[in-house]
Amino acid sequence: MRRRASGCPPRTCRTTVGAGKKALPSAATTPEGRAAEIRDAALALGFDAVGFAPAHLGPEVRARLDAFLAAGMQGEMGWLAERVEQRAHPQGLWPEAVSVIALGMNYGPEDDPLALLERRDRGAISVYARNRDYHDIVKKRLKALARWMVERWKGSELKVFVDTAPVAEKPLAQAAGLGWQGKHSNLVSREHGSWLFLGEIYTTLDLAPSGAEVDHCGRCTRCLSACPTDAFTGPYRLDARRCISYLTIEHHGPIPHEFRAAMGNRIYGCDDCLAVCPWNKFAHAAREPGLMPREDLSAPRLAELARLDDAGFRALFSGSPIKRIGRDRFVRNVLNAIGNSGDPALLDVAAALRADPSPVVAEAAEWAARRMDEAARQQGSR
Ligand code: B12
Ligand code: SF4
Ligand code: SF4
Repeated sequence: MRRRASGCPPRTCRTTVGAGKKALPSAATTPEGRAAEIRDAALALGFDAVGFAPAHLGPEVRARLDAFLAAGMQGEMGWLAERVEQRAHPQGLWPEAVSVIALGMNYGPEDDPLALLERRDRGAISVYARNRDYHDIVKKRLKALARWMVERWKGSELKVFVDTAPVAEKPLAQAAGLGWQGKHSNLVSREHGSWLFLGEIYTTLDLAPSGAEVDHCGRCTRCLSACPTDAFTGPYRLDARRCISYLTIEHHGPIPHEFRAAMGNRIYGCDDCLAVCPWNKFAHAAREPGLMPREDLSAPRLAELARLDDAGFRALFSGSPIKRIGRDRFVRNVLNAIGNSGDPALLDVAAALRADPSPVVAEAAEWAARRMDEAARQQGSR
């Protein structure tokens, strides 16, 4: 599928919120009035959740981040250990920030994403990556909201973020009332379950806080026991090095042997801990077209994905977040799934990649072919 020229659904596609209206009333001058106006504008632009918090986080966020880093749980994501002061404190990043606007965009799936895990000749791409890159979609909306805000409150300043900046997005979203950090460590919303992308605007405007959300996990531990690779060292604590999302997206070399079998057919990201959360019963499918699944990425055949060369990979994943990991890492993941498939028809596909110029692909092909050979021999001797 080609990228659409614009990600905005027609209903919300405006560069400036309120454009087309004859005369806007003058801008609100109280923290409550400003927050109310911004909420309306954000919802009109296609955001599904909006909240406000002071540009401040408690010392526990820094302490937890330090503990995570001290244990080395960031693995190869060395950038998490840089600019810690900025990540843990909004004013560490931008001293002039007075308020934070936390925004969420729903990317809920239509069906149970875990059903695909049974189809071993297919690759499971996590829900968030089955269509366009959410960074592009959310950033575009954040910028539209930002343009409208600086026009409306002249002299105010702001900065917009989604994912990649040193910003503690989940604690900020909780502080702004969008949800709470569940035991799987992601933000859970009473209205959208586990399926919200997050973005933020730091602003010099004083905005009335929405009030923080409290933890509604109670005694539930479903997400912790659902993890195929035992990545949780306890409630709220994730060892990223063991997480399939990290192993398939962030990790560069061969996948450590101890995780290969448990990864099954997951070839990009993982949804298990998110999908089992009981709060998803209140969730609904994404309304943003760019976040609805592409048909060809909903249950792609492993055999076809393994045959992708660089050009084929780039063409298939143009505009997709998957493009970022490149053909070699992606085919490595596909070969891991082929090794787990037990499908004899895929043996030749794996064997053909043993001589691939990329060492990471060749190693994964060797492993997959050997594993399938062994499985075939075991079946034959029964
Ligand atoms: C690094 C990163 C990853 C890493 C590490 C994940 C992690 N949990 O830290 C990896 C690659 C594994 C990853 C995976 C995923 N990610 Co990610 N990731 C990030 C990123 C860039 C930074 C997160 C971070 O700071 N981690 C460092 C640790 C220390 O922070 P933390 O998880 O908040 O950990 C806190 C808790 O453990 C807490 N804690 C410890 N004890 C206690 C006790 C209590 C009571 C509480 C409340 C908290 C608590 O303290 C820590 C510090 O606050 C954010 C974007 C951002 N800038 O925030 C996206 C982000 C968190 N990812 C996101 C997504 C969607 C995913 C995946 C679902 C993608 C997928 N399907 O594969 C998975 C989910 C895996 C999981 N269970 O977390 C979304 C989550 C949206 C949401 N609703 O929360 C974010 C916010 C991006 C976005 N803008 O939407 N991700
Ligand atoms: S995303 Fe998957 S591998 Fe990572 S913690 Fe959740 S269930 Fe475990
Ligand atoms: S599955 Fe249960 S413990 Fe995990 S985040 Fe959801 S409610 Fe909390």
